[in-house]
Amino acid sequence: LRRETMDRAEERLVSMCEERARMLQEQFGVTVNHVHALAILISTFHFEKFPSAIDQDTFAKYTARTSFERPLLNGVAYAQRIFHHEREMFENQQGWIMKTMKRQAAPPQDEYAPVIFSQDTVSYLARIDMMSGEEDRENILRARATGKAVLTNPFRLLGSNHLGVVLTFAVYRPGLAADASVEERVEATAGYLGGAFDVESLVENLLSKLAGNQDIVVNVYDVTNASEPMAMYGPQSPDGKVSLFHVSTLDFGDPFRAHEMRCRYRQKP
Ligand code: WA2
Repeated sequence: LRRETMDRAEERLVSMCEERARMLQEQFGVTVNHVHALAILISTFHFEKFPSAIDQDTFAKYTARTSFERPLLNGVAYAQRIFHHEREMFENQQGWIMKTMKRQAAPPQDEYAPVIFSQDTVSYLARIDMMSGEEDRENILRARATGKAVLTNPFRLLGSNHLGVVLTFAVYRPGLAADASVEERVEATAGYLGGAFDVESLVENLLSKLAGNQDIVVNVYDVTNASEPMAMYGPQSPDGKVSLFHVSTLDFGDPFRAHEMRCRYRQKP
């Protein structure tokens, strides 16, 4: 009888964990796809039209109206690629000076990525050189070299200080071939579109709606470096050994990274 109860408890844990993992992965996927479409919208209406059909107001309006398509993002923003020799003219045209993530005047660099358009929910990103943040900078470099969706390590986000990850797509100038080399991609890069997955609050919200939520503890880890998992969501794991747990793999669409969900019972079943 004891054996049977354990089997049933394990079966239930596996099914609850898989349900949560598939749901989270699905919501990540639709969000990434929609940000991809927004990157194409910028290249079509900002770079293929003269004058541009997008300004801060139209960007804010459109991204607010379509936010239901990006359920796990706290907002999106567009950062323009600016070389050092263009900086003075850019700042004069904009009528403002770019700043760093730490809110200081941006020191001289070879190039910058100041945010020129932002959804109202992340208006604190406006004017910030996203290359001044280590995680954002790595994302920008990898996004433009690959042309694919890229994710950062989990880290504390600006604004909320919640644990999350940033998603970035490069926006290319028109005419880039589908099979372009890394050099051609970097050369054709015009800017970067992305946003932050506020994992701490938006995943909590997602899981809280599921039946049986009080019974299990869910953790999400970035396990890109298998020997050093990075916590992305959930309470700190207990020190003692847990006899019954389940690991569900997650695919968030960045082949460079690996993620997994680990589930256990809150109390012994
Ligand atoms: N978005 C929101 N919160 C953040 C953040 C970010 N990056 N970085 C730190 N906290 C404009 O890659 C381009 C968004 C970065 C895109």
